[in-house]
Parts: sequence; structure tokens; C-alpha cells
Amino acid sequence: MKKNELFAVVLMFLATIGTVIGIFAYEKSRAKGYYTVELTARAPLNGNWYPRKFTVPFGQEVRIRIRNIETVSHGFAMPDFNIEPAINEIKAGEVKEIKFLADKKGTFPFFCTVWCSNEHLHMSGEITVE
Ligand SMILES: [Cu+2]
Repeated sequence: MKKNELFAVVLMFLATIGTVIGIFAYEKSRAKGYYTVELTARAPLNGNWYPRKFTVPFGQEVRIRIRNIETVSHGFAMPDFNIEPAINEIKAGEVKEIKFLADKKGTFPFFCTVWCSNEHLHMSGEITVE
């Protein structure tokens, strides 16, 4: 085997090992992060929260990304948990994020806090921690 060939083989070997180590490191850092839920906000007549019910793992730091895809403002509240940052208003087209530690098991309500339509009081959902 020529010297250049040997060099190429070693380089290929290192690149392969490096990729595998990189993938494992990425997966590990991802697992440490937040459990993310994508939530869409719409007035009840236009579809309501989507998903309206979802489950998150107990003991996990949870991040909910709320996307308001309407032309009116909505809000978000979940009184059973300390929501950081608290959200009073999500304007039309905005995406806001809340974070909390799912440290209680059970099913808890969340709801809109802005008078968005006549059906506003029905703009609610449930989150289950288990
Ligand atoms: Cu609303």
C-alpha cells in the first residue's frame, strides 16, 4: 500500500468515527433539553387550540411553543403551574414560548386569557402529565 493510500484510509476511518461520535453527542444534548409541544391558537369556531389535549412526561422540563395563526389576539394560562414567562397576549401571527417543570401528575386545564370571540370561554384544553 502506498503512503498516500494509507493516509486516505486513515482519514476515512477518522471521518466515520467522528460522525458517529458527533451523532451520539447531539442525541445526548437533545435529551437534556426541553420536551417541546407545538400548540396552535385559534378561536373555537375556527378550530380551537390544536392539539386540544396532549400528554407530557412527568418530571420533564416542558416548553410549549404557541403559534397564533389568526387575525385576533389570544392569551395563554395554565394556573396549576408556574409558567415562565407568563403570557398575557399573543398577537396575531406571533409565536410565544412558555416553559414549566411538569412536577405534578394529573390532568390540568389551560385556556385563552384574551376575549377573542363570543366563544372565548370555550377556548380551553387539557394537558396530562404522566
Ligand atoms: Cu382566544
